Amino acid sequence: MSSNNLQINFERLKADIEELSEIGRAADLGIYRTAFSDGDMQARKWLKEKILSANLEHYQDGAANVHGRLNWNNEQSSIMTGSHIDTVPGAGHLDGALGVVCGLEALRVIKENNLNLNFPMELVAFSDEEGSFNGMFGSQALTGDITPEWIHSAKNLDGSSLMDAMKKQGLNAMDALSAMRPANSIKAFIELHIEQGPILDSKKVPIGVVQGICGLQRWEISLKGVANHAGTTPMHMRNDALQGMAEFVSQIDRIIEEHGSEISVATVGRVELLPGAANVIPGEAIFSLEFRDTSEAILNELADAFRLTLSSLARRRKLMFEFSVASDIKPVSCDDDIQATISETAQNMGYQYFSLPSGAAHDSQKMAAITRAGMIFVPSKSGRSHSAAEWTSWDDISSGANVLLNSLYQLAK
Ligand code: HGY
Ligand code: MN
Ligand code: MN
Repeated sequence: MSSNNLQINFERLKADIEELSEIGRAADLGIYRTAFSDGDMQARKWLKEKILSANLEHYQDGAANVHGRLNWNNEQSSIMTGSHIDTVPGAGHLDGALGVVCGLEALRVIKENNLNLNFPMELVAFSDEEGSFNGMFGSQALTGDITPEWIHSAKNLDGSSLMDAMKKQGLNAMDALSAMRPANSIKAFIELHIEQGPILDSKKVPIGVVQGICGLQRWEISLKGVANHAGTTPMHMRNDALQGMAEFVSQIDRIIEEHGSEISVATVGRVELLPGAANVIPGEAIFSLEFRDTSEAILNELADAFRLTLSSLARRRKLMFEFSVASDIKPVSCDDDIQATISETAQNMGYQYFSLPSGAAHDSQKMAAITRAGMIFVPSKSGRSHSAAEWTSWDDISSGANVLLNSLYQLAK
């Protein structure tokens, strides 16, 4: 195998992807491996066995990030690749998992061929990339972007805490404070990920070179009115929390048009009504609001507009409104040299590529704070993701894995 054109072992990679995709799969064909759930822990165990059977060094840091290491010597800075194996509820089989399994395959091929390396190499599967407990716990911890207060306050939308979830699995969330990597301990980071959007699939281009990754704010909002009898309370005497929420949601398109960019998005993904009975006027509406853009200035402008809209409607409808910022992840640009390494590798291997921004958030945007970080995308069929309908063709998976393998080798040799 020429060292300019290393090839993955496709059958082995395919078998690994298929094996991992059965862990946490439910009858509805969605995958349920939310952070520190039993499915997530089973997947971590599977990954550890794969790392050890590849004769790589296994290491788990204080945030329970799972590492596989090649030629590790604790002195030199490493070339790192990875992603996440936790999922949203009802997820597809490739979001995160693809980058971890292809990263494992890259390290295996390099090891099996005894290739000379100037730098150690690392694979990492980050904890809770999906932000079940808000934020990106694993990559935040590894990059030192975590505090005891944050760990104590991290909870999921059901109110259960990260501390308890990890304790149930025999882990101590506070150990995450020791997961921070020394400055310059990672020379470069590349993450392979499905695009989770429609661009590459519509262009029929197999490789995406990511230019930048969107930032996002995730708010938890509560509108409080007065629970009352649904039959005896005249319409003009109601303080109906749901009506207030419905008015807010109906304003989202206008706010995006007036204050956002052409790639701004906003989503209300989860709603809870209290007390939640058909014959009681909702006294409280608790809902999530998440909005994204690649510009921090636009995110701040959207935040102001959302806040103003909430306060004016609450006043008019005699509702109380509170909100907390559960996640605030900054947008980043990907490293120019890493982008060039990926695009040149794709070109040398004869793959067409297209440069594009990422509308999804990724651990790479945390890694960009401490090293040169970049991402490779492969097409998502019809742009579907965060759903059992998620699909990428085996040809595109093979192309992406080979571009990752050769890009990493270019950086490590
Ligand atoms: O939500 C996201 O952008 C990512 O899948 N965590
Ligand atoms: Mn992901
Ligand atoms: Mn995701």
